[in-house]
Amino acid sequence: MYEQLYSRIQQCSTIGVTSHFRPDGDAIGSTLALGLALQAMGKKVYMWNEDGVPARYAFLEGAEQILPLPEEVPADLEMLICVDTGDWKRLGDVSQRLFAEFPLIVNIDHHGTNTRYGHVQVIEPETAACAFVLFNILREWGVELTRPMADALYVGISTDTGSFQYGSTTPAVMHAAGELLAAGVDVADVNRRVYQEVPYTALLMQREVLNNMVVEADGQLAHYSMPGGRKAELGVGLEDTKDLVDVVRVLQGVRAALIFEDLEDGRIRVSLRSKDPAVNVAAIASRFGGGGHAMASGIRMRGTLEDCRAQVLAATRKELGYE
Ligand SMILES: [Mn+2]
Repeated sequence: MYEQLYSRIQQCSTIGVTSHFRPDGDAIGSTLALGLALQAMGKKVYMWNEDGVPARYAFLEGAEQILPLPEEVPADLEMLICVDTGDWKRLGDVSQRLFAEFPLIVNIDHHGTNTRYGHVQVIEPETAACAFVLFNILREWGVELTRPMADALYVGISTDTGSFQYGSTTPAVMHAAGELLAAGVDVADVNRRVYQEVPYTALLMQREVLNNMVVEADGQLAHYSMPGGRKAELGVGLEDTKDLVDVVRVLQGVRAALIFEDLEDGRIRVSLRSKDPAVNVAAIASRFGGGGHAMASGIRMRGTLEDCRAQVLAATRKELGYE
């Protein structure tokens, strides 16, 4: 599988790498690590993301190369590689339109709900991170890991495993992390930048969640809903609402945690987390057109906050055995 991709890549001299909108550490880390590796292999590389690089990942060396999508597909582009993106639609509106007819799309991912879009797929469902898949790919290709590549892969693996806390943290994942440290990752510095420098507005947002969370089903289900307009009232931005679900997920006894956010465009964003392997939140998300992982998934659905919340909570109570 890795070899086939390698030979396809060797036939191209200009390659684009992109990932999903609202990128997380794995999306940025995977885009950057693969982009830098392809450059080291002598390729001309475009790195793109529809929403750009979140501030907390901007320190990664080379991250400035990740640019907004161009107006048109560059004439010299021969291959587009999508990383950490389970569904073509998650690339964003611009990418979908731009690359609808593009003839060579590669899909490298680790989501169990991957729709197998594109012309070449390397999908390893339910592995720790796309960056972990890429670590294995680059090693098999014989790419020498530079510190910037190692930093990017480390950030991808660390953020997708909740700092090596989730069940996806296998011995192989720990070995990979060890090799990345050996390649030069300054683990204290990277972790401080990624986890210990939270903007004031993000703490305001967390306080809002703690003040308004709802706990039900004998303490097994916790959720918070953000009405339209609330973000503006609080002065919080897009990045401040990331990982909010972790604020309620940690409550003792909780098996499922959800955040509902009115996106103010007629759609509701739902983040779902499970703390119990018997509770599959990807299955719940799939029912509403969403997807993700068994323990972490997401939905974007049309409707009012009240309607969407009622439907998704009903499905979640059912999954928990409360009807
Ligand atoms: Mn990922």
